[in-house]
Amino acid sequence: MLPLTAAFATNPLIMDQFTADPTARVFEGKVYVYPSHDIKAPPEYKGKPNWFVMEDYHVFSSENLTDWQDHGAIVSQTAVEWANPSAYAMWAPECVFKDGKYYFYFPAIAKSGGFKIGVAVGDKPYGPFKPMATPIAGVDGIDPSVLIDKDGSAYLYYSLNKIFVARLKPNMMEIEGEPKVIDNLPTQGLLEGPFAFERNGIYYLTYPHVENKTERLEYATSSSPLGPFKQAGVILDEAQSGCWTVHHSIVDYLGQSYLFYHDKDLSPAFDKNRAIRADKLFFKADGTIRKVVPTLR
Ligand code: FUB
Repeated sequence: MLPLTAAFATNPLIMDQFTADPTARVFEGKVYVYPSHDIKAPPEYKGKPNWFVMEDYHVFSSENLTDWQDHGAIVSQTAVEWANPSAYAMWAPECVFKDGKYYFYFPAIAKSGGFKIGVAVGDKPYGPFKPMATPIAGVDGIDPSVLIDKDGSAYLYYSLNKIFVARLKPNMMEIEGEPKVIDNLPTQGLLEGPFAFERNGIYYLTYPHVENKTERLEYATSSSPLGPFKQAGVILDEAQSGCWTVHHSIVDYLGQSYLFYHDKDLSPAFDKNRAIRADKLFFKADGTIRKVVPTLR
């Protein structure tokens, strides 16, 4: 059998349900994608009309970025002790591996009100995951992204109209000190979706930025996970489709980098029912990122 080489994704990646906000990770030799799960509002939904409606998370895996296995629901709003069980606000998640455990991070609206970030822990990338009884203390916000540095230190990035960073304690469930706002980013239109990673000693922070109606994907770089960061350019232009959000992640698999993101391919008239995609992403020799060309099929 020939060795697997750089794979071509077939977009959209998942056809039988709506998916959004994909965090892609390579675990156990496969790509695992942890997306949010958009659904049509059920009759019992009492939230904002025409808004994001999300009650659980599925995880998917693939060896070729074309054939995906759905491992089923791993965390649902009714299984999280601290979360409002009828808020339908299980927004963009993250999953990382540290010291033999998988840590799944997710935002949800707390019973006490406001978005908090919770953690669920598992022994395998597809679960089962056990949600902790309380959210991460001192963190109010959405869209967690966790960077584990070369020395094993872990950093939590998240959003609340600005992008924040906090160092995680070794237990991966508490932060050290106060979260810090990341400086030198656009002062307006940073609503959500940061993603952080390190490559060849450069720390990258990628983030959706909206100036008009639709987000485009931009990035900044630093020599430290805590900054200061310097804005470095655009990775993905505003979606031609008009899909408002561009939550994303970047992963290397079989020698190729990929941008995972979403558009509204399965629901052209309603951009809160999204579909995840992946496209090749290229770094230049100086570490800057070429703009990604979106593809369908
Ligand atoms: O999916 C709900 C929210 O929309 C996410 O948390 C944001 O990043 C945006 O994609």
